[in-house]
Amino acid sequence: MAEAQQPEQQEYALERDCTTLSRHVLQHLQSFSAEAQELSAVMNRIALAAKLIARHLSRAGLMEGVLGFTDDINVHGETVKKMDIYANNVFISVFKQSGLVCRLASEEMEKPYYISENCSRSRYTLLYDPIDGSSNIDINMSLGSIFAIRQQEETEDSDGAAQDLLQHGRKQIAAGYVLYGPSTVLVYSVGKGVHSFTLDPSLGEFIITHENIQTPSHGPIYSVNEGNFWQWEEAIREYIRYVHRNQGYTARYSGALVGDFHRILLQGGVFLYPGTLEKLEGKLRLLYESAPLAFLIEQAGGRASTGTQEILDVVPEKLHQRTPLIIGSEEDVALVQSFIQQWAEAKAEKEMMRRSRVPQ
Ligand code: P6P
Repeated sequence: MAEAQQPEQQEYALERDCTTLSRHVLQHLQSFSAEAQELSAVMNRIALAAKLIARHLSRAGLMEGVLGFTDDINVHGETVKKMDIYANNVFISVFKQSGLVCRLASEEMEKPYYISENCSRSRYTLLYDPIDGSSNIDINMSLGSIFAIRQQEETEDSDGAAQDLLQHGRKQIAAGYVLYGPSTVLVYSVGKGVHSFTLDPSLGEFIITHENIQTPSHGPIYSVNEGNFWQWEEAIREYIRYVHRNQGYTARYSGALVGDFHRILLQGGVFLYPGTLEKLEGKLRLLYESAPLAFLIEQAGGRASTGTQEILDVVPEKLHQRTPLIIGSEEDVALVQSFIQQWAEAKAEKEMMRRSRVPQ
């Protein structure tokens, strides 16, 4: 017979179960203004998208047409998985007839998508990676969705080029991600700390499980695809040699940014996807992968850098711009940057000496 809950335990459990995502947004905005209500409603629709995607993933192996590839190639020249398309359409569908979001910019769509019935009144644009880590789908490993919310600054008669989205990451109003793992977790921030919710399938609600997450200033984990070692600049190779030689480091890498980031957010350490000789700008996209996570990590006391510039200060020149990403605990990001700085100084000195030897 389960032990009867004490009244205060019952009250705590009820209060926690009633702290849903939409209520939590209003609590942290400390406002019931129309704008706050709208942002809360946007977060609620994102939660619905997360539930629909989680449900689809949970049955992926049992249903036809969920796993595997489409015949499509996306804007980045990558093969598109069926789940990428499904998840992209889910985010569009949950905002139709909502009046909440006019424009959606996604990894899966070359140009932004406009939900015309919303555009006369919506305040917000949604940028998102509908399924991050899609290579994990067919092997039932964790994967995620990443999102950011920005002002809908584009006017009705704009040419749809979305030039107003090409602004630094400090223009983000909110950001977050969904981690589809053993449980489905939604982590978000509206600039008032980072908070984590866990989906209670019996309720169909995301329930608060971790408030005001703070990333440790240092952690033992370094998360990087060491298969690219010979593709990196010497500074990154030197950093990897350093963590190999020194006690207290351990490698973790899942192939899905959201899962690797979530571990770093909670336990500390650093995730790196540096530029390579093939892709100097790196693989990860700025506007809907790196910038949202940079927003979160700064809210949690950590840092996110390209190696030479804070991610949130980078102004993109194009919607699908890629960026090198070094993100995590303040001390660990600073350590990686120190290697980059040292090599840049050594390179500059060598160049100066070469020039001084050249006969004038
Ligand atoms: P690699 C997934 O495709 C992704 O965009 C991120 O989720 C992940 O961190 C990275 O690419 C993995 O890339 O080159 O290590 O397979």
